[in-house]
Amino acid sequence: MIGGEYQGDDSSCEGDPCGVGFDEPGTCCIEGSQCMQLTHAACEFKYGGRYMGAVSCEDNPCAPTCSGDLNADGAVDVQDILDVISGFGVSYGVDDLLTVISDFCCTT
Ligand SMILES: [Ca+2]
Repeated sequence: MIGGEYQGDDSSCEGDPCGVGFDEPGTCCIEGSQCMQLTHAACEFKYGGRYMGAVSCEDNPCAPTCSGDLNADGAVDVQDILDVISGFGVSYGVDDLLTVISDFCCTT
């Protein structure tokens, strides 16, 4: 038992009765950088993609990103580590350092 709510015999998910927005059409990123227009449900459950909501593929929302690129120069390198060290305890913390280390050498 996972706490669902029975909607009745022959009920349908049309119209999003569960109110989670899975019928909403939007932009979906599949296999890293492929951009498609799909419903939220199809994106996540059929294609295993990342649902981006109401954004246009023309804005390139599926471009690969480097979460450790703290200075946004397109690469995770020694400068990002130095930025974490210089701002440690003020603007950066342990989580930021671990993100940079795990993402080290990532480039966009
Ligand atoms: Ca960087």
